[in-house]
Amino acid sequence: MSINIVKTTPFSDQKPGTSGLRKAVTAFEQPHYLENFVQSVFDTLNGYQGQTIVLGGDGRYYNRTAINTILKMASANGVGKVMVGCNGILSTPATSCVIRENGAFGGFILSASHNPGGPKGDFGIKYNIGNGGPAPEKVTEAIYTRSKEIQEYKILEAADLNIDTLGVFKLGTMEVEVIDSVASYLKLMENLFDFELIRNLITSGSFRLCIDSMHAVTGPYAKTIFETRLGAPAGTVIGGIPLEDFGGGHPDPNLVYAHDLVEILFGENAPDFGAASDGDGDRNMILGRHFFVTPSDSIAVLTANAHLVPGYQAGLTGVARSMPTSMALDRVAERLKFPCYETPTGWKFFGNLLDANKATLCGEESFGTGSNHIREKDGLWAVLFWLNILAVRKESVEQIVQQHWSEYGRNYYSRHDYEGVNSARANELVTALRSQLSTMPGKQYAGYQVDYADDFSYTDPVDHSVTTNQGIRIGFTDGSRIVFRLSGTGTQGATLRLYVESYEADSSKQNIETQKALQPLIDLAQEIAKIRHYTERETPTVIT
Ligand code: VG1
Ligand code: CO
Repeated sequence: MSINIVKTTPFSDQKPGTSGLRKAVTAFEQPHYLENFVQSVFDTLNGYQGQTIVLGGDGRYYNRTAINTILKMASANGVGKVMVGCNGILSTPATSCVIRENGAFGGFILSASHNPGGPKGDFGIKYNIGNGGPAPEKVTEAIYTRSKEIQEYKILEAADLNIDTLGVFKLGTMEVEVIDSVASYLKLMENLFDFELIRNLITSGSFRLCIDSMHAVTGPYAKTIFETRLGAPAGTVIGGIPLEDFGGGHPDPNLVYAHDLVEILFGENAPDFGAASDGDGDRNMILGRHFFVTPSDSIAVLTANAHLVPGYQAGLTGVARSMPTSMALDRVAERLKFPCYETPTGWKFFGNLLDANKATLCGEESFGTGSNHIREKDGLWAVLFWLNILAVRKESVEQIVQQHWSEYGRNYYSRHDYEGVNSARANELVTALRSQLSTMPGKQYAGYQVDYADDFSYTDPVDHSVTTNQGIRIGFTDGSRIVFRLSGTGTQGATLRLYVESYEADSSKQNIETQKALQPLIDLAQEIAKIRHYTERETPTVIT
C-alpha cells in the first residue's frame, strides 16, 4: 500500500460554524472538498502522530464514504490508531465519551445534526479535541486559515475497510479498531443514574414512555438503554432504525419536526413521558402527558433536582447557559449559591468551564443539556436524568415543572426562527439593529423601558479569549428580554432567530399560553427590528 500525495487547490468556504463545517452533500461531493478539510485539520494539529483518534457519525448519507476517506488519510498522515463506531455509527455524546475513556488525541464527528440528510440534504464534519469537546475557536480558526492555503493532501491507496464487523484491523501501518457504538456510553450512563430505580418505575405497569429517535443516530442507543436494559416494552422506541435520509424527516426534536411524538403525547391515552433526539443524539425534547417542557426550564429543573441523582449528589460547582437561554437557570443558581455563567451559543464555549470545574451542568435553549460527564451536550443523558427524578419524586412531569415555577417563578420563553431568508437582508436587519443600540437604554416602548442594549461579547474566564458579536440583547427594566441572532448552522440563506423572555413570579399568572403571554414583547421585537420588512416573511418558520 502506498501513500499518494495529491495536488489540490483551496476552497474559500471551509469556515466552521457554530458546530463544525456544514454544507450540502453536493458541496462535499466535489472532488477534494472533504480531503482538503481533513488535511487542514491534520496540518493544524501538533503531535497526533502515533496517537489514537475516534471516528464516527450519525449514519446520514455520505457517512460511509467520508469514513473510508478519513481512515485512509489518517493512515497516510501517521495516526497510530483509529477507533471507529461499528457501521460508522457513533452519536456525538458517545464520541466524546470514547475519546475521554481512551485518552484519545481527538476525534472526527460526521454529522450535520438536525439538518436534513440524503443526497439532497446536508453533511457535516467536526473535529473534537482530547477533552472530548468541540475544538475551541482558536483551533477552528487555524483550520480555516489552513484550508485557504492548502496545496496537497496525503491519502493511502487501499481498498475500503469493512466497518460492519467488530475487531482490530490494519490499514497501512495504522491500526483500526471497529468498536461497539453503544457499550462505553451505556457504561457511563449506568455510573451516573440509578438504573434499578428507573427500571422499577418503567416496569411497574403504571408508567409508560415513548422515545422518538427520528430515524437518526440514537435508535441503537435508545433501544439498548430503554428496551433491553431498563425493561420498557418493545416498541417504546419509535423511529429507531437510523436511515441515511432520516426517513425524509428533519431530525430536530422540537414541536414542529417531532410531530409524531407530539401527537402521541398530546393525544388520548397518552403516555406519561416522551422524548425525542436530534440527528446526532446531542439534543433532546422532553414531554410529559399533554405537557411540553421548554429546554430552558428543563436545565433549570435538572439543576434544582440534581441532588436526587447519584452522579450529582456530591453537589454542583456551578452551571452555565448560552446567552439566549432563559434566565430560569440563573434563579436556581442564585438560590443554591453557585455561579451561573452566560456564554455564546454553541457547546464549544462550555469546554473550558467544565475542564476547570467551574460548571457541572450546562444548557442551551435549543434542546441541548449536558454535564461534566463528557464535553458535548447529551440528549439521552437528559432523558435518563428526567427519568431518575421522576422515579424518585413519583410525580408527573407537569407537577414537577409547576412546582418549580411556584418556587422560583416562571420564565415565559419562546424562540421564533425565520429559516432560509435572504442573507443580505438578514445582515441588513442586524446592522440596522446594531446602529440603534447605543441610543436605546432608557427608551420607553409601550409598557417597557430599555435597561440595556448590546451586542453580546464574552470573555472566557479560563483562557481569557474574547468572542464578539454573539447576538443582540435588549433587556427591559422588568427583567424581560428580546434577543436576535443569526444561525451559524444553516446551509441555505440565513436563519434569523428571535428569542423572547419574560418573568412571572405570581403563581396565579403562570398558566397563560406562552405565545399569548409573550405577545407584547413579540410585537415590540417586530417594531424594533422590522422583521417582516427585512425577512419578507409574515410569520416565523418554526416557533418553539
Ligand atoms: C444551533 C443552536 C445551538 C446549538 C447548535 C448546534 O446553532 O442554536 O444552541 O449549539 O445549533 O447544535 P445556531 O447557530 O444555528 O443557532 V447541533 O445539535 O445541531 O450540532
Ligand atoms: Co445535534
